[in-house]
Formats: sequence, C-alpha cells, structure tokens
Amino acid sequence: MSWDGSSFPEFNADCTSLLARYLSRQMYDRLKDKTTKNGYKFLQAINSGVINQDSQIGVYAGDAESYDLFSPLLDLVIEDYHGFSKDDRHRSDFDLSRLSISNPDPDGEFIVSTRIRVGRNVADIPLGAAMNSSQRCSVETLVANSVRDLKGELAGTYYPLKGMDDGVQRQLIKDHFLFKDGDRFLAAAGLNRHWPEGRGIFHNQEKTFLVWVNEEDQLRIISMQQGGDIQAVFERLLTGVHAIAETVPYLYDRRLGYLTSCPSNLGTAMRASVHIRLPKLALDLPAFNLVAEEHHLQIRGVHGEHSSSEDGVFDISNTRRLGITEIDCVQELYQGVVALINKEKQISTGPVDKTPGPV
Ligand code: ADP
Ligand code: DAR
Repeated sequence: MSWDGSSFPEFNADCTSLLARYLSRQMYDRLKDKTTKNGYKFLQAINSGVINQDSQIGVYAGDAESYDLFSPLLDLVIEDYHGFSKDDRHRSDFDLSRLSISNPDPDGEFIVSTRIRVGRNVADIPLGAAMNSSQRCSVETLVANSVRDLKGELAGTYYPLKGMDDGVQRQLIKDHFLFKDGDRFLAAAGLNRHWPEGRGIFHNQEKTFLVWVNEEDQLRIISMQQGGDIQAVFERLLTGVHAIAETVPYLYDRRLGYLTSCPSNLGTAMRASVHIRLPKLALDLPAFNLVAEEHHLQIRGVHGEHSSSEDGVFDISNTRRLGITEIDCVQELYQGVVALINKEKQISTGPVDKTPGPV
C-alpha cells in the first residue's frame, strides 16, 4: 500500500493495529502538521502502520519530544499496550536480591535457550528514525569504543555490518545472534536509512553476550545461552548493561523510563524470552493462549517477530515492559514458563483441538 500523507489514512477492515484503533480523523487533523525540533513529523511516525496494515502497534517515535508532541495518540497506544496511564510513573529496579527464581527446566526437557535483552538509546540525540547519518555513525563509534573495554566473560569484538561477509551474516542471523535486515516495518519507519552504514554487532567469544548497534534502537544489549538458567542470563545482562553505562549515557525519562523507537518497548525496554518446546500445547491453542494471557506472555515464532514456530518450539516472553520493574519482568517470565511447563505435562493425550499452533 502507498500513502502520500496528504489525507486521513484508510485502514483495512482486518487491520488490528493500535494505530488504526486510536487514530481518529479528528486526532489526525490535530496532529498531521506537527513536527519535533529534530524535524521528525507526525506523518513519519505513523507511516509504518499505514503502509503495513498487519502492524501490531504501527507508530514509532523519532526522539524524546515525539512522546510529548504526539502524546494524544501515543498515550492511548501506551495505555492499551502496557496498561500504563498518563498519570503513572515508571520505576526501575535492578536489585537481584528481590529475584526469587530457579531453573524451571533443570533437566532440559522443554527449554532450548534463554535470552534477555534491553533496548537503549543514547541521551541528547534523536532516535533512529530521526537521526542523520553522521549521528548514527557517532553512536556506532561511541558504542564500539565502550564495548572494546569490556572485561572477563564479556570481552569480545565489534563487527560492523558494512563489509561483513554475506555468509557470516546469514549464519549469525540463522543462529539467532544477529538481527534480520530488510524489515519492512522498520524500513517504513525510516529506521533502515543508509543501511548498513553505522550498524553492527558486538559479541563475546561464547556469543552469550551481544550488543546490536543501530537496528531498531541504537543499542540492543543481549544476554543468552542454551537451557533455562534464567538467573544466570539476567545476571550477565545486568553486568554488561551497567558496564556500558559507564561510557554511554542512556536516554531515560522520569515518566516513561528508557525511551525507545517503538512504544511497546518503553520502560524497562526488556524482553526476557525462552525458546521452549511445547508439542502438546502447540495442538491445544485455547489452553496455550489462556496460560499466556494469564501470565502476560507473548508468543512468537523462533526467528523473532512475525515468524513461525518450528517443531513445536516457540519464543515465549514477557509482554509488559513499562510500569513494572526489570525484576518484575524476569519474575513474570519465570512464573509463566513454570505454568506452561506444568500445563504441557498435564495435557492428556486425549482428543484435542488440532488447529495448528498460535504462530
Ligand atoms: P527482539 O527480542 O529484539 O524484540 P526478535 O524477537 O526479532 O527481537 O528476536 C531477535 C532474534 O533473537 C531472533 O533471531 C530470535 O530467534 C532470537 N531469540 C529471541 N529469543 C530467543 C531465545 N530465548 N533463544 C534464542 N534466540 C532467541
Ligand atoms: N512490527 C511493528 C512493531 C511491533 C512491536 N515490535 C517491535 N517494536 N520490534 C508493528 O507495529 O507490528
């Protein structure tokens, strides 16, 4: 679909994005000529959701000011997605002493791997959709210099995407370490401009600690490993996040927490996930979705968003990121995974809904 921004966008009847749900004609007329001090236009903010009618959210911020100037729309999107009202205030908590979890699958019967990531952006410059090429390369240099100083288990190497061997890039993506390129949602949001310039990946020797540079956010800081030791993954992540913070100032808002390109990632900007094998629940869609909803879990495919499950393996993660703390996010994933494993064990081999799995 194409749209020149000159008129109120039409949404398909089956479009379920939060943009389509909340962008009234009156709101469009009120916001359509708004532009932030960085030159980021409201029409740019909604372009991805208009062009991609299968969007879940459909709107992106281009800078901190976007969350204020476009708040008539963004506050409704944020409240719907996170259950976070404009009078709420986000609170961060990295205190591991408040975490009470153990490996929910010590025998490795269900959980293939665990990954916890946070999005971060650099203070005092625009976000990816509004920054210029020079700012993007400055972010790359800042982060590359920061991760070069990482020590011990986190020590590793930064690899710019520009000039990366195609085979190496494809293998890193296949092995779930590197972001895909050519994402149409990001492209329509202006986040893929000048690709691959300024983009890259840092990883340690074991590929258990990684940093994506200038994909959807300026940093995606990632800890991951095989199996279900969620606590170990979280502890490694916190070590890396705090180490990088010593030289990279993170963009943080007193109300919304860590600011991100997509409003779905605000607050903690954390997605804690397991790749988990649930062959019986894969064939019992109602039971699967019921447990996921009860525990605020999102079900994705094994290659990230908009991908499918494979061999009964799903990407299960916390849905809520804003208005709960980092400790809450990890605790919520842990409790949800315990419930899913218990349900998988309980399901009889009797007649079940043969509808294919949820993704
Ligand atoms: P994000 O987590 O940044 O929102 P995606 O959902 O697109 O990004 O996932 C990015 C990559 O991370 C994908 O290749 C996905 O398969 C991989 N991934 C996510 N969770 C896990 C996990 N628990 N174990 C292994 N790989 C994972
Ligand atoms: N694909 C966009 C964003 C959804 C949330 N995921 C992010 N931000 N990676 C959509 O609106 O569907």
